[in-house]
Amino acid sequence: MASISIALSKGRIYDETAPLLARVGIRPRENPEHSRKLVIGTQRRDMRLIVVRASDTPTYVQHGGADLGIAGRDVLAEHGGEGLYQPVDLGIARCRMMVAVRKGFDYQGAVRRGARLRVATKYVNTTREHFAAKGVHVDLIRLYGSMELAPLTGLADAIVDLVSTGRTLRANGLAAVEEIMAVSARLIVNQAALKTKRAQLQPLIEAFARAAVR
Ligand code: PRT
Ligand code: MG
Repeated sequence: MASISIALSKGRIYDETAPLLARVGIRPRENPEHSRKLVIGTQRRDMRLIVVRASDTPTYVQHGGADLGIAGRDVLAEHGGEGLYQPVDLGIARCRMMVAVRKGFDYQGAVRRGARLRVATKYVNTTREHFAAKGVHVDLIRLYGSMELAPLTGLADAIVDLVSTGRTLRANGLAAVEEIMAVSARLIVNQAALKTKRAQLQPLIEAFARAAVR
């Protein structure tokens, strides 16, 4: 039997995927949160987990470094989805991708006046498309994290980041002003693997669909 690998990231994605793996009948031999191993076997001899950075998951699956993966819609939108099927919305790790500004900054007014906005984000592709579709001119500033700092230090007028409870924005004197998309994690599949390993992958995809959170 061919070997099957599933790429996923530690933290939020693994935390919320663990119960799904249990429902699908996959038992990892070690907890990736506590292990330093990046390849983790399961009780199924033909199946292993590959532990990657969240934003690298689509890249691993696209190029066949893993057959399956679990990635947020935010990460998939930014990657572009080339070479991937996205057959199942798992309904986990939910949040919203939002535009946020300093409290008191007149975002709607700036947009109406046709002002050029400086927007800091790690989601540069998604952000560029969002503002292009609205016809708003933006200068993009690419950051790798702690986007909340950008408006506070004068680096940017606005940020595009994920919001779940809203506590991080509030703690930093920011407010969400526009939703870009609702986010949840998806099961992704390498398109070539689905053809060559269909007998193994199809039942697994169906099991994940049954295990998904509604
Ligand atoms: O750390 P690394 O650079 O490897 O990757 P990462 O930070 O993107 O990974 P991780 O594990 O933090 O997030 C993985 C995925 O979880 C994301 O790609 C999303 O699909 C999903 N997810 C769901 C979230 C959130 N909710 C979320 N709230 N990812 C991040 N956040 C952050 C957000 O960026 C902000 O800093 O939480 C903060 C806001 O939370 P609230 O509750 O204060 O609003
Ligand atoms: Mg993180």
